[in-house]
Amino acid sequence: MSETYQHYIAGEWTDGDGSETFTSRNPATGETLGEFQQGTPTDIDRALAAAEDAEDEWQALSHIDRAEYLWDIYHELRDRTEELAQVVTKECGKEISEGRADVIEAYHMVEWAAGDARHPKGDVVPSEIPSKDAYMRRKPRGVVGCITPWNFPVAIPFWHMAVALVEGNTVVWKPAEQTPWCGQIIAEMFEDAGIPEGVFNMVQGFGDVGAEIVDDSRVDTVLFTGSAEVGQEVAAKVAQQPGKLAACEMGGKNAIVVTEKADLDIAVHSAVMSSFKTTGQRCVSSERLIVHEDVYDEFKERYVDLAEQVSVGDPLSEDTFMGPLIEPEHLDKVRRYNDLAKQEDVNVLVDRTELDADEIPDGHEDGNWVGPFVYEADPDDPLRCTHEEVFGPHVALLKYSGDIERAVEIHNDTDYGLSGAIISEDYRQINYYRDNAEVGLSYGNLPCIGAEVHLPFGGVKKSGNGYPSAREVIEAVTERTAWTLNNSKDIQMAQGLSADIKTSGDD
Ligand code: UN1
Repeated sequence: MSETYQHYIAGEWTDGDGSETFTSRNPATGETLGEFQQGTPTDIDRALAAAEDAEDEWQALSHIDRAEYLWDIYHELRDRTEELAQVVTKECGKEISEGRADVIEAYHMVEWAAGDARHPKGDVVPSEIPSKDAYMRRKPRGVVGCITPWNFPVAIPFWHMAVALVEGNTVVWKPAEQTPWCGQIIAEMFEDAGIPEGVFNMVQGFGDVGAEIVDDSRVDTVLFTGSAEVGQEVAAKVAQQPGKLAACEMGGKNAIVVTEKADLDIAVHSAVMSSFKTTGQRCVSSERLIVHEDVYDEFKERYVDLAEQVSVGDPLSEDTFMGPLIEPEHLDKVRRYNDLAKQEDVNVLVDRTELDADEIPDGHEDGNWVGPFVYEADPDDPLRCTHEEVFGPHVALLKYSGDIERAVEIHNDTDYGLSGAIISEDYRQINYYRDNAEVGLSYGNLPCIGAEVHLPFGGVKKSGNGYPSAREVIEAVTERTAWTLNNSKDIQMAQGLSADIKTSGDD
């Protein structure tokens, strides 16, 4: 890439209003991947005007005709999976099987949204009055503003946009500033598909651009996936704007419960996957492992052994398990939390914060490298390291005694509630966990990562206020209207309400 890449507004590529540009870098090498125009609030203003202008024409199409554009993108994503997997891996540092899975998750989402165009919409609702027909109908909300993160730079934009578009909304999207190249390619796909002018708009940039989407009254729904800090601000700002909706999905301090009835092969495998895949940078990654005292020593030995050995390195190599962290600032954050854990006096079991020089492949010296950091802590101690989300391979082993109720109490002792898992062969323990774990996504005898796109994806507590993804995104991007038609010449009311008009002359 050599030119400066632009925004896509009103069906055209444009430099926009700003004079600044920003650089996308490969987090494994520090190498420059491309230069991008940095958007401004004025660019968002233009994109929103275009999105508003395009609404009527787009809404006049059927769901099925709108989905045709998405089917084109589906085929392009499938045909270019390998190429795009490399782009994802180069730009966000996930190892190549994860880069590929990101693209596959994207086309699964597009397939779901486009296929859903042919499914029934709304409900027929019985009325108390036999001569009335009642329906719940859905209408597009209008303009949807999408703010997406870097860790799933292809999949999550489609979580937000695929359903929003098929349902008849127009879109203004700000990709994460760490992964603008993925943003560029997605915008090119919409252009290739010939999406009508103004229906899809992309503005590259930073938080000021996202803030404009959140503040502007022309946006009817904000879909946000990202940090809890920003998500709460988004939700709070949107709450002050009557009629506007925000669906936010934020992080977690997710946990896996390993009971005394666990199969330890499954436990260790699930825990390693959940804590170290994506170098701990999934919203659903697990930073807490809550392990029963009867199996604690064996679990600890096996888990620590693997944490010492998991391969960190070139994410383009099929032999790598963990790539780099996304950016130097994030590396600083993870290092600070590892230091904090030490200050909080936990018992450190694995400390690969600084990797040995021979672990870092040639030509990758400028990458944002970190390895696993594993420690044991007392679940009753109110430590910051066991309660705050780090978003890295920073993992606490928390030993518990007693029953499943105690394990779930520790599990729920967090402000977050996104994902979690139980490892047990005992169905009573599994069912107790299923019913009492305070999370949006939960798993039995599996890692707590890897949800499929047709599941609702979202959290409770500080982890989110909505489901900006997949099937559930329909709630955020459509309005439900209740439509009741009277087929009789008489007016009859529900709830036994009298329909008689009484006048002063009546006896
Ligand atoms: C995220 O963690 O930010 O469930 C998204 C999963 C993926 C999506 C993760 N399908 O792990």
